[in-house]
Amino acid sequence: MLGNGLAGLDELSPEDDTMPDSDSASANQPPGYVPPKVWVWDKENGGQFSSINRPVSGATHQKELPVGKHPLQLYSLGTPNGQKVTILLEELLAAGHRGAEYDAWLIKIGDGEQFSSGFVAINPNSKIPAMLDRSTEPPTRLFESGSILFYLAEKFGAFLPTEHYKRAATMNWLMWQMGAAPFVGGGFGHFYAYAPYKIEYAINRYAMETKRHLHLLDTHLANNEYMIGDEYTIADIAIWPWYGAIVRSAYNAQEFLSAGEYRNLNRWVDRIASRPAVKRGQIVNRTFGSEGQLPERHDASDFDKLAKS
Ligand SMILES: N[C@@H](CCC(=O)N[C@@H](CS)C(=O)NCC(=O)O)C(=O)O
Repeated sequence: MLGNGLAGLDELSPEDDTMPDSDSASANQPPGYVPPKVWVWDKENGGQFSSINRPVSGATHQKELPVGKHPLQLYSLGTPNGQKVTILLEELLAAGHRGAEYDAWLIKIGDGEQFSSGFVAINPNSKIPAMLDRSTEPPTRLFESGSILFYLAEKFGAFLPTEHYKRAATMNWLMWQMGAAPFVGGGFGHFYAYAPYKIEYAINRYAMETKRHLHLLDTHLANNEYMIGDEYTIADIAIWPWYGAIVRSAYNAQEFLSAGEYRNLNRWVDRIASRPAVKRGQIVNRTFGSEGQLPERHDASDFDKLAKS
């Protein structure tokens, strides 16, 4: 047994008595499953999106990315991680930062476009969002939504407070969100909505953690208008797409999570949703959902065309 919380992970070997032995295999899912000594990739894992998963990184095919006329080239999809960046870009433009003009190109991750040689050259981790800032020499390659938010906020001196304690608080919540998202999406969302069969243990584990996040945010927002007091920052812009979706529509799990009970969180979600830049940013690179869809954005007038169509 691990004696204390400081013990190293390598102490927990398959021989350790905390690991399930073959007697507990009957409780495994699927029944009787026992992990092999060495894992090999011999079949698809099942569940939604399984066909895009591979145990290796790198490009699968040669293809350059398109390049438009603006300084910032975004390669993305309108998932919560993608929405963070398009919302910030629309907020920057609304605040008068003309250098934030951008081309948003659609990357169809279901078709494996994140594995093209051009995409991998910007993001070796093959995940949207990825961005190229062509206004610098050499051009700046960006990936990880939190890193992109921080880069843009610093570049334009906006949505990132300058007082040291508020700036630190913004980074605390930004980093919290980046660490929390995999529990909500890869954990709760995956096992509740996408896994090929329902596993009670996994759903309970991640529902517990997701509800803890909802309670954490609700408690914080009871005494704060935004995540950083009265200032709207990249912390709100990072957190809103994920937790706004969780309390409104994601995974069809609102009743399951009693999402309506988190009143302060819901108030904050509604307030941010009403911002014109958020309404625009959330539909860029979007090819699904009922709020509107703008698969590519190359000019501010693209939103007007959408409204008329
Ligand atoms: N930590 C990354 C996560 C990005 C991420 O998971 N992107 C997903 C879509 S939301 C993706 O590109 N998945 C494609 C794949 O896994 O191959 C970020 O915040 O930028």
